[in-house]
Amino acid sequence: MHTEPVDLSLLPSDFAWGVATSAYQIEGSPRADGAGESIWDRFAVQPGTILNGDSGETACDHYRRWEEDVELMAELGVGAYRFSVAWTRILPDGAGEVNRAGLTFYERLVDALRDAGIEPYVTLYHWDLPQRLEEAGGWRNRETAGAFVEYARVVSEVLGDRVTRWMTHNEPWVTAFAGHRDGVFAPGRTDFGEALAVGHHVLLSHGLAVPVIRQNVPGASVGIALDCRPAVPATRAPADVAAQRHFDGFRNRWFFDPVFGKGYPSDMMKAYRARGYLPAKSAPWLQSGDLELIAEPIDFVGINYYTSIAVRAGEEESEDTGVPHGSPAPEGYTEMGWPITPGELTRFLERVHETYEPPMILITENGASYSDGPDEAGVIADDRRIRYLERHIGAVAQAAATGVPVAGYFVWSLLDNLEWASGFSQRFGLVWVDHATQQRVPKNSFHWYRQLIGG
Ligand code: IFM
Repeated sequence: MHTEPVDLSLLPSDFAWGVATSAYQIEGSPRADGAGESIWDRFAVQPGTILNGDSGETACDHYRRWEEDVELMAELGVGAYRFSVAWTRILPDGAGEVNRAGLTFYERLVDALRDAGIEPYVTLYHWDLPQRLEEAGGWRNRETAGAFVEYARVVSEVLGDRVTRWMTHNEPWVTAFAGHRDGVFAPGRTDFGEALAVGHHVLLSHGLAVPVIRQNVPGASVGIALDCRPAVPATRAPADVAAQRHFDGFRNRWFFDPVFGKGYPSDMMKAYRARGYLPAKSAPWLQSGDLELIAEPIDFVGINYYTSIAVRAGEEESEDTGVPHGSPAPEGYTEMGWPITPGELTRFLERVHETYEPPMILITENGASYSDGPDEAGVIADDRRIRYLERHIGAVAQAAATGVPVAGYFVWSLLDNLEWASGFSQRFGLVWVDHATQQRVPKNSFHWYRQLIGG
């Protein structure tokens, strides 16, 4: 296969190369060793929520096969591994009694990673809220922010002597909107106004947890992983340009702005009032002092990037307008149906750098879903994934060349895992997983990435 060399000399010499996963998507055994039920455990057993009736009940069985997975990462040669902790393993009811066995699982994992020379990057929340907290109002309830801080305290107290890199949340937009507006992710609710309250409480919990983690972790580097969806107008027509601006506010600025001390964008507050998502004069969930708390300075921002969007009037709150775009053209689509637009990643990184000036940026997720499996010889020729990664790593290097402080890149994902509502039908891994036998087979992209980062 022909590949274009990526000019890695544009990246800092201590650039972190990694892979990323999340608890519900890989661990399985969700109730083992005293763990409590999460909203995804509950959601997954409701008919029609996950394609083919799949669930995280077994996932990649990582809870039992983690040693093999650490060995795979060592073979891959990554210096960094981003994973999430399942809140329900630590505090089965979300608050109150701590489950020691849950902590032990992550202590062993972290120790094994460090022994293999792999730096752990811990995400505290990747969407698996304890069901008991959901029953008390979930993220719609401001008190959940307090429960999150307590959870962050417990985990950082125990892992703080071994883990310095922390992320509070993964993709707050998804927690808020996929879970509470679109109803396609747990807890499956469908109210825009609620989604705004949820997003706010998530951000509040982030701001409150950052100093707690810092207190427990000597030399801590704390951030948040924000998803982004850069947008271009479908045409130059003023209505499409206005729609693009609205989409950008809805999808990007609504979260980036408050995290970086700019408060909620006033054009969006106005638009949401006009659309009836907020009362005429207030935001009921916003209390005095909240914005200052949310803007607690962070050490880095994580950016999760997969694709961008072309927006036309009337579709300014849609996730999928289906309008082809990209500069100069889309470089095809992944099997998620997402246009491949690496140039938008460079532009977005430059914009984040210029607008928000974070001290450091990590690409905490980037990757592509393709279903290529083993051929007769057992080889998995996932050339399209290699091409996707190569183009996006190149885009990151381009941003570095213009002075953007990018410090790391994590492929999503190490393993073919449970892609939420799409179940096992979408495969993002560098390692192919046979979900019947749990056999792991490194794909050609695994070997390519090892070579790239091994120098
Ligand atoms: O699998 C997800 C991950 O959990 C969060 N970011 C996007 C990925 C691909 O959809």
